[in-house]
Amino acid sequence: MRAKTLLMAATAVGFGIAALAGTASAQDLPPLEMKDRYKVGFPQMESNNPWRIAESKSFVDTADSCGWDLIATDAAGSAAKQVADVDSMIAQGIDVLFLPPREEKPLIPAVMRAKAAGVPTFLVDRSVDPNVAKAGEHYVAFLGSDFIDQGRRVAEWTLENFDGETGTIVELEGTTGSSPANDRRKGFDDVMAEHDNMTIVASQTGDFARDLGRQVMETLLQAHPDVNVVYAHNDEMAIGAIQALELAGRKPGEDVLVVSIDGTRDALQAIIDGKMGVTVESSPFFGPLACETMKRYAKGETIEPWVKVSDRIFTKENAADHIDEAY
Ligand code: GZL
Repeated sequence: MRAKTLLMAATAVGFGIAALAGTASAQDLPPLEMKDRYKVGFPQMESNNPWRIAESKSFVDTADSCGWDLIATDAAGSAAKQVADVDSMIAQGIDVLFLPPREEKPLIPAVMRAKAAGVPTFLVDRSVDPNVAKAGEHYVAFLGSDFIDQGRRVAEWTLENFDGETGTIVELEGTTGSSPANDRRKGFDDVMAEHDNMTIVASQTGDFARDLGRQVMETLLQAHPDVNVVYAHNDEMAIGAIQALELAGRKPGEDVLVVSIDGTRDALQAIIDGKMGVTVESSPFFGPLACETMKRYAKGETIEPWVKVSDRIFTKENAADHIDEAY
């Protein structure tokens, strides 16, 4: 009896000491000790649009003030290379991983390997398939926007501002298999499904890229010349669609309503110029939030599974007020 009591007491003391050192956590996740400098991994997926460039800059700009020795890589649009970049960072002995998974499934094994190596992972910007990997169990938390709500807000604005009888909608989807593409489609399409006069006649990926968005819009315009609403999952594809529409003699903002998400400088300018109706913000500035959340975790706080970012909405009423801060 005495031995068991002593063992239980020793275990309790052990947890107590760990908690004081900030190394314990409520979940069975890798702990993170409080120290002056951290070796931090940030494996960026690509740098092919202003949003990505702004996100990467946000991490670089935060590094010194947050005590990060930052190891940043660029997977040039390849999920496989992003996996390899994560494995390399683990091998280099990073203390913490901030991962923006390009697609929901391919990065999951790398998340598991980070945990097995004792590296706490925070997903930023995009998430992984929640049926396979969970916050609080396989990684600490997801820091990001509510993409379903973004899609829903675009749909609701469209319904309030579309002045036609029937909506013939073309949807330009983001990267296939990515959480923003999956969720922005769900949010928008579920709202439109409740309105018989609004029909999505085509939905195709432009991979979040301006030029591919333009090419896809050109093709869909030939198949659906009566299109009068274009919903792009991000501003880069929306700008590409506007280029395609104008090349075909259409007048975006007059005979076709273009609606989107992100809040880039070019999108705000298109709104000011009357060529785009709305863009719901999806902030790329994750550096400070990543720093704050990491420090909370190092102090021993239990982090909420979803550290949610709130997003503004930009229209002709306020675009000019915010273009100077846009990226
Ligand atoms: C959103 C982010 C998306 C942006 C796109 O958090 O993952 O990826 O909306 C970017 O512009 O390519």
